[in-house]
Amino acid sequence: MAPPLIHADNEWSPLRSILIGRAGHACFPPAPKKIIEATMPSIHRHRFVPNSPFPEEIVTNAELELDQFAQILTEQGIKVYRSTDNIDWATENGYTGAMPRDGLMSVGNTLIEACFAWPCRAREIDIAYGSLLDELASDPRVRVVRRSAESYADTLFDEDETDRKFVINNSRPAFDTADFMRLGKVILGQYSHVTNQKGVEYLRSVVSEGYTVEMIDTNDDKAMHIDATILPLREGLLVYNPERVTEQELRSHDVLRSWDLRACPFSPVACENPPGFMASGWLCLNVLVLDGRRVMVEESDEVMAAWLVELGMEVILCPFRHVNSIGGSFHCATVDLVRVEGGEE
Ligand code: DAV
Repeated sequence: MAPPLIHADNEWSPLRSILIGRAGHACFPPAPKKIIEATMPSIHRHRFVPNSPFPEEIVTNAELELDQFAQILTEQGIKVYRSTDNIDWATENGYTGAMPRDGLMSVGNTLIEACFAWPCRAREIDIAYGSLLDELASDPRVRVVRRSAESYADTLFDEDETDRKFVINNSRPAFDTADFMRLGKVILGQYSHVTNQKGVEYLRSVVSEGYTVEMIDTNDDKAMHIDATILPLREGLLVYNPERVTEQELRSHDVLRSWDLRACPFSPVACENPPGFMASGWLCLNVLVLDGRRVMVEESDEVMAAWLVELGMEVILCPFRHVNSIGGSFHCATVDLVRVEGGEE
């Protein structure tokens, strides 16, 4: 029997179906100044003002890269769903439909919508993927958990930041799904400028029985999304960004106790051609594992590609610099919907 339309709970089992975003009409997210200051590269912060589309040439090329990526995955026998086309993000006062990982996460047969912290992203999932979510929810074996009504309250930003590490307060649940990584029944996450304690409690309350959410202590003053900090490549092997997390911290989580944990041996440099408007050079860790062996890597990330080969992976290259420029790489731009184990069909 075919697996449910949602059926994935780790980052490496063989991929059968996936959602890939679209970059059309992407805009610099019009988020409050203090959010941008907390999270975005300092040289680009002045660009984040309302009604500012990303440069046309970058968006056009990002679209071509996403199409090429979709084609490569289709050729590998993976079913590809795309987000809704032709959304005018400037009119929506929003950001983009290119980064579905931030807002959707599959946990077993459940697809969970993030309770976005950023007001400009509040309706992103509904606008870009709403009809897909309805289609997926038509499978009676699937559960789609839309964000709660209380999570729309615009109360996260206040002046009282004296003893807070991150810009948001804990007045309502907030989390981006990209602050979490699935390792089977255990989901590892981090607190960040977009994920608070109520958000984590909410996530714990919506995952199916048997799944647990554990928070790891990361050291990242710009923390927002964990997918350039840790990267599981296959069962038993995880690579990590040693500037943001220690081996000791990772190993203190039972799920990783006996894993091979490898620190990234090089310091990546952010790409400025085209500019990395929203991310650091660590985006090189934001790859997509197809099946615990094959992995999608940006075509100019040669050092990363060579290291992955050393670790026993087979690298598939795809140009993605323009998608990188607007905020993410292969992991950010996708949501894996179905991954199946060997004999499981
Ligand atoms: O520079 O670490 C990674 C993820 C973006 N969604 C960074 C950004």
